[in-house]
Amino acid sequence: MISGKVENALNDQIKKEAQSSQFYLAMASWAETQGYNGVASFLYAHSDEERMHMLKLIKFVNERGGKAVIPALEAPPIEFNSITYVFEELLNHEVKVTESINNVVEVCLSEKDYTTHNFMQWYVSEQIEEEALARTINDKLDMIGSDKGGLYLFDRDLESMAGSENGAA
Ligand code: OFO
Repeated sequence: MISGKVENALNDQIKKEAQSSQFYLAMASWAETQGYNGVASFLYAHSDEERMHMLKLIKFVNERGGKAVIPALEAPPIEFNSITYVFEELLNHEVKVTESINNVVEVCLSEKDYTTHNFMQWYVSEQIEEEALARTINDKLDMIGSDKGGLYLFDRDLESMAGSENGAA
């Protein structure tokens, strides 16, 4: 059975994962309209991953005797300035998600809830991968700058990452 504090922290995290999924979906859709099909596939897959993160939390809360709250979401942006901007935003967003996961871990420790603490370790490792991936992508984009040929190859690269990844996002 989870305490009220742990339940609230997990419900807050459910909202963050749902919001992330929505945000990446908006990025994917925008990239598709700009002709970046590889970037779009990568971001659609990433959005699905975030939905999976959310579902995993919902099921855990309910299994542990709590009540998962399905949240209302803010509308994400429709327009993004550039591909570089998209991935900068994605990294900033993931850094915030990591902080929020660390906060859930802290609540688990203060409530002496070692079961939820153990469950949350999956998210802790996932964030290490996600931040590393986002940083690698940002580094690539820094190198490419505004070179059109570079962006074309980058888009193809992300297409293959979207296909092979399913878990890295
Ligand atoms: Fe990308 O974050 Fe979920 O956990």
